[in-house]
Amino acid sequence: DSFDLVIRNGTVVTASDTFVCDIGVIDGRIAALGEKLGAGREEIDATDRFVLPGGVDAHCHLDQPMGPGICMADDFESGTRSAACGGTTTVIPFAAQEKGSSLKAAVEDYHRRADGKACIDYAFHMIVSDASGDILQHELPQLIDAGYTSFKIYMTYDDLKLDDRQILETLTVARREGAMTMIHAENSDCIAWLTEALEAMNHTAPLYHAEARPSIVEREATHRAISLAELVDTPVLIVHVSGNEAIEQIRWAQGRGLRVYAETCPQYLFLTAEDLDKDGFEGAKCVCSPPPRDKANQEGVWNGLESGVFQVFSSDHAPFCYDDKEGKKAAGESASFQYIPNGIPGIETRLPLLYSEGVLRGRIDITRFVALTSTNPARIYGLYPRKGTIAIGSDADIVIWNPMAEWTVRNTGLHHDVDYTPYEGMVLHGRPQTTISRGKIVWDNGQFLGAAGRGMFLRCERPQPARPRGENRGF
Ligand code: DUC
Ligand code: ZN
Ligand code: ZN
Ligand code: ZN
Repeated sequence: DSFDLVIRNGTVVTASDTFVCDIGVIDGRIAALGEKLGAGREEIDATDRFVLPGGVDAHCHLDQPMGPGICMADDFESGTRSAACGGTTTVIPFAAQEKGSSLKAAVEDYHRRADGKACIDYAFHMIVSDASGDILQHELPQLIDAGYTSFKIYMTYDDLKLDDRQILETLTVARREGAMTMIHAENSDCIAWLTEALEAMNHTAPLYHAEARPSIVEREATHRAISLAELVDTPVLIVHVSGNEAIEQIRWAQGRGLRVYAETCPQYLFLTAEDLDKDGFEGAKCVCSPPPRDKANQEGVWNGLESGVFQVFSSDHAPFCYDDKEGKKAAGESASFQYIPNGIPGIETRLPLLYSEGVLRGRIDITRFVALTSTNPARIYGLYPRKGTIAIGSDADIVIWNPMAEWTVRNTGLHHDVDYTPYEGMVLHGRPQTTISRGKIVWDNGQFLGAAGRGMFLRCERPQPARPRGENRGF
């Protein structure tokens, strides 16, 4: 046989093109694209199927320590299994630094968590929560050199947030070292002030989580993040953008030629703040930050996906069980919204939701679908062209997509270890039929065929999109 695997007659889609051809795989990489390729030891007929580069989920949280009494439901095994079953072949979760301890220790800790467990390939973003001199001047550059070329910083959460001066210092290192900075943009003091006011009125139900973090709070921080990045002259990516006000700031910055990138997530297309307003404590299932907004904001996010404001569509999978003393109910059902762990599961439903409601409804075309879910995140985080495309030499990370499949989202049919999905009952069209990770079939016709430990750690290159616009400015 000429190939280990041949995928025949599929409609191959990249971020720019759609064409029918065969794909030949040797040793886990794409070795040939062409018509009537020679025989493969294994063959797949992809007639009437889309053949897509595997999804790159550039924002997900797996096995992240959350402090006393709270525990994420997915570790690297269940999280990457669920990802693979949803058509994702690369994940980039976070190695979170604890304030006062070293960044290197965080990275080593996450390697231990992933090693032997991941079913698909993974890289790490760091979370920089301690911007002291030694960490910024020594550890961070060394880690960037070693293949951790992106990191997230927070403008809110007491145990993570940096102040403006610390953000400037951190961005300066990102600029000098060529790393990509992701920013969680919400104004911490505004949230704390609103939270106190709401609690004083006994407004503590899950719904008030959204009232404590209105759009203004996100818009102000987004504007400030953009301004700090402009001052330093370094690209930034605003993560989990929830709606129109923040979008307006990003559009303004992009219109001025600044390298400001943006990400959004399924919760901002499919949920609203009303989903927090359910009888009893059920609303906690949809508590995340920033919170889901309203219909007009959902439309704004769709428009941002269509018009190119957003480059990246990630899950922000943050897996907490609902009916669990270590999950959403950690502080009890009568505790204030501020104690509910923030986050929503979605690593497996990311692609099907965007395909069904985006591509099939004509809001985005299939090449933009590929760009948003795979190619752009691979580029922005330094994994392209190994990941994120179908090209000779790229890893054979491939999804055979059945555009006709009609199915209903049921948590019982998902493969994460979370006890609910916020999308329960939604009827979707299209889903991954087969997922291939470096030439190996890991999901096929409803069956998970992968194995813990097969996923490899990926060192990221310095991303092209992270290079500054201007000349050296002396810092
Ligand atoms: N930020 C995230 O990135 N994910 C979950 C919740 C949050 O605040
Ligand atoms: Zn965040
Ligand atoms: Zn997140
Ligand atoms: Zn139908």
